[in-house]
Amino acid sequence: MATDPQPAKKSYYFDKGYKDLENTVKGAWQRNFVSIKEYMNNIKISKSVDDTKTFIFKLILNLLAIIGVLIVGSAITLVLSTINIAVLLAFMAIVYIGFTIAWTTDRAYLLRKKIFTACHECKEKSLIPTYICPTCKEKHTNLTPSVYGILKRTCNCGEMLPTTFFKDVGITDKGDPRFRRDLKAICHNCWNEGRETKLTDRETVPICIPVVGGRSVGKTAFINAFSKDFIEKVIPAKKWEYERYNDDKSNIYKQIEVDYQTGDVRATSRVTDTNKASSISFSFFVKGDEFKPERLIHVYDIAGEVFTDNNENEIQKQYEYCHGIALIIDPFSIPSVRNKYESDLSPEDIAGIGIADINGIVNSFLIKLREVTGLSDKKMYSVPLAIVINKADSAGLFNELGEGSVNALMKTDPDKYNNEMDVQDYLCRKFLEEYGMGSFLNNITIKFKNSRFFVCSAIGHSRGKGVYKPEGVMEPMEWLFRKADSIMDRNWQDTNFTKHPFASKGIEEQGV
Ligand SMILES: Nc1nc2c(ncn2[C@@H]2O[C@H](COP(=O)(O)OP(=O)(O)OP(=O)(O)O)[C@@H](O)[C@H]2O)c(=O)[nH]1
Ligand SMILES: [Zn+2]
Ligand SMILES: [Zn+2]
Repeated sequence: MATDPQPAKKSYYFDKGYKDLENTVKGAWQRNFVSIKEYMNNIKISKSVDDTKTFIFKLILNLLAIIGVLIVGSAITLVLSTINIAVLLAFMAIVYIGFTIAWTTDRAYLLRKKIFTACHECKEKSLIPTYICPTCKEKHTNLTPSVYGILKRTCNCGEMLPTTFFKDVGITDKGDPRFRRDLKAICHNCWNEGRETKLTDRETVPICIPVVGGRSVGKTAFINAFSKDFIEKVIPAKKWEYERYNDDKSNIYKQIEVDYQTGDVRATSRVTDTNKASSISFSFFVKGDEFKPERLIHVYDIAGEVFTDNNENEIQKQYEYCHGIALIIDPFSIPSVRNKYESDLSPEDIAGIGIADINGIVNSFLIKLREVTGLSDKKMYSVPLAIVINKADSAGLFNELGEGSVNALMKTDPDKYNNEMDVQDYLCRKFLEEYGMGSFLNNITIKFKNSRFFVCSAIGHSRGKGVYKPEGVMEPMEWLFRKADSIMDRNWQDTNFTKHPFASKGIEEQGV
């Protein structure tokens, strides 16, 4: 619960209540002392003006009065103070219980709905971001039920702010009831590091998918193809709604649209700029009647050299909470595949072959993934992993791995090969095995409980040869999204997936 001091007024019972109690007790004692002093004074005066008899009489009288004040006054003060303390404690307890219930309800809602904030800049996860007071711009680092208020709090400037997801306080610029999610927010981690990252998350459910792989395997092309087709085809077909995240992300989408139209991939600018984060996210909201609250998609494009060079200092925090990983593979960076197909490759394709050290990938990709990401073995084991063999348009690779081969195999044994995606997964595993990637396959099987292989062509043809014609891009993302979110799973059912592909237990045993 709130431990940081907040720029807001504390609840009476936790702040002024103490002071008022202190003053009451002090005041009562002071009044007692004043009375005692008066009686002492009476004695003093009597001593100087009265005869001995009267003086003794008055002395006894005043001493009795002093004793009376000391005993009865103290007793009354004590009783009154005790009642005062009891009342204060009772109210403190009521407020405490009140904000504990409200706090627990708020937390339970956020956790149950899987709502959190994944900063699109530093990737830090937080349950409650830092909210900004709309009037004085003060930063409320913990806008939750607390000693500053149960359902609302008063900012130092006098503005009332809601402290839970369910109670509205005040109105928005548009005149609607204002909930906590309507307040402007920033990332507290970025702020501590000296920059202000505005968050537009609005208590949504994030779906975070990093797209990883060696250099030039086609990660950017894959994200381009997915984003454009998802936003322009899948979302309207399902009667969902797309909403932009902010200006930066809209600009990324404009670039995606240009790339998509020209068949290009934009240069990854961050490669040369070591000050910039080595991963950027493309983020957008998906809204619809099914999604309450709406979904916030973050697809991370991570510079290829993060996985091939050793100079990465930045921990990619998004892996700790990501819902699944898309690992893109350039088949032509496998030496035996390249040897076999090189004569069939176009000059553009040869120029674009991933220059990742393939042995590095086979032997240390997973170790590196853990080094770079800080993912524990346990987390890594449970995160769904889609391994996507890209560029299958080149050199007719679709002939080996595409729909035709899948259907042909299914015909040979319809009982055994009864699911298209499982057969595609099997063909991909077999392909990698045949081309000497057996240890890579083993590593995947051992390290990931949930893995599935896919084949795709992000661009659909060589670079720069006109508009993208993606094939097989949506399926891996559909699989990952459905694994990430049960509502997605119920509402996005374009492809039929089994729970686990039959070949995921190991390829050797299958033998065709
Ligand atoms: N033929 C063909 N080429 C592709 C495809 N996808 C990507 N490429 C080519 O592969 C090269 C690298 O693509 P990018 O998308 O920039 O790869 P990347 O993994 O994002 O690269 P870095 O971020 O720089 O590591 C480019 O020359 C693309 O034209 C595809 O589906 N088919
Ligand atoms: Zn941040
Ligand atoms: Zn304020």
